Amino acid sequence: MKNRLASLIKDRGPIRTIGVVGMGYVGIPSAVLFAHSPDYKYVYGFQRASPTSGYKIGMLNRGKSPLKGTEPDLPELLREVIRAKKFCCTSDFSKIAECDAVTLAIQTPFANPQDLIPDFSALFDGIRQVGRHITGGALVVLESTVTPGTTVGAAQQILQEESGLKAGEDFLLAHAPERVMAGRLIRNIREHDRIIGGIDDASTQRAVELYSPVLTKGTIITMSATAAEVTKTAENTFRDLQIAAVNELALYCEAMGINVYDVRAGIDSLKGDGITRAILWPGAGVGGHCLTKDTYHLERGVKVLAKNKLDYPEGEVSIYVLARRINDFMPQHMVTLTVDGLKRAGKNPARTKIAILGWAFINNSDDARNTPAEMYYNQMRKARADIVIHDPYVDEYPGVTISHDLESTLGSADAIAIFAGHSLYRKLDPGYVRRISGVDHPVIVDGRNIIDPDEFIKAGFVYKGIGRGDKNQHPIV
Ligand code: SAJ
Repeated sequence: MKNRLASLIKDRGPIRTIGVVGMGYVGIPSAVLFAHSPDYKYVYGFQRASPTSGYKIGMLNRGKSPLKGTEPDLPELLREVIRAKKFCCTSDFSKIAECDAVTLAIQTPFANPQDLIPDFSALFDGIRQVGRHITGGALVVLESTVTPGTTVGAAQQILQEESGLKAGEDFLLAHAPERVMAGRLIRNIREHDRIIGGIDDASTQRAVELYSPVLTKGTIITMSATAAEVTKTAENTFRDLQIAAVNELALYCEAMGINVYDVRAGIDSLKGDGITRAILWPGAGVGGHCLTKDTYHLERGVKVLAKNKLDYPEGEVSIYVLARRINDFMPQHMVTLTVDGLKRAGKNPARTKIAILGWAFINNSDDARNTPAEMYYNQMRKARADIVIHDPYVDEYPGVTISHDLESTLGSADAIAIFAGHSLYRKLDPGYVRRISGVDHPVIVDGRNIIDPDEFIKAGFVYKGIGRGDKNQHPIV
């Protein structure tokens, strides 16, 4: 470690004051857990006072979480750290000067996946703010998922330009990607292993010091900054690939007239002796802010930022990009199943009423980013169907109206398309739904395998299910 840096860190002593930039699904639980740790004196949550998200500042400082959906432990912990005066949310970024460590958890969507062009504008704005105010010996950590090569590249450059300081000599820099899922944010931060990749050993060690106090079960795995970026983008890409593999199998099973869930149970049974057949669940599509874009970060990392030329079969598309296309196809398949079902009921989509159940991309959450239901909604509108949307957690979404009233949503519905496996929908009673819809043979399309086909078929529905080739042409009762 450079002497100058060593003495800067020595003068600072152990990390006491932390800044977390970006009060979202990652930043809020992280800040609360840092503040809850007796190791740390104070935590600032930095949030721009923008028209869309400035409201979070007041809410958080009143001890209320702006995140809807169920987040075990978060509300209590937030109230506690506010009461203990160990945390405040502010839009005054000059407070960063007081921080020994600053983490950034800001969205990194893709502007144009085809050309592998990410939209780093929000992230780079955040990094600039940090660069303007950091002081010697401070640690900066990127938690956002980024294109491999960004930490030692653009991020380091911006921080140096804004601060006039040198990375690795005057301040420390690392990548420690978030690995949280809506509905288990606090548990994931405490229990998942934390990947830490510093631009140098000193940065890695200081970041290990930062995260160790908040980990309960999780351990720390260290590597280079770029390896940490690849780990994060690849773990989501692999998950997306696994989902695409079972979605393709589901399409095959429909074509062959068999039940994908029988096949899945069969494949899943080959366990033990170190064998794991990680077969995931087919469904109506892949949404969210992670799996829908991290493949493109990995692709850009190898195709744009990689030092060496990639050796790959000539003309072959990346298996990861193909997986994206298969998963993006599933909402279209829900359209096919719906149109097919309506035809079996002697109808076509035009002027029929379609009820979408579940706008969130994941069960029992309000998170509707890149929801697969949106593509279905647009396609059915093009077919001139009249569409209504129900979701118990999602209040609003650009361009659509979301109802919390299940009865009015199901009223006179010719077809019902299930897009999210919310607990509420798992208890749907076929008799009740049939009565409310008031339609002879309502169509029900199960995109998450949460209803019992036989019960609904017995009640006079036209049933369609992803991967249910054994039921999709059932005799109509
Ligand atoms: N999905 C399926 N079948 C499955 C699993 C999921 O169709 O078997 C669909 C879901 O319905 C959803 C989408 O995929 O629409 C994503 O679901 P998810 O369970 O992957 O949820 P995310 O995207 O919030 O979480 C992922 C996780 N990544 C991995 O497990 C490798 C999480 O650990 C990450 O922290 C998160 O991405 C992230 O923030 O990167």
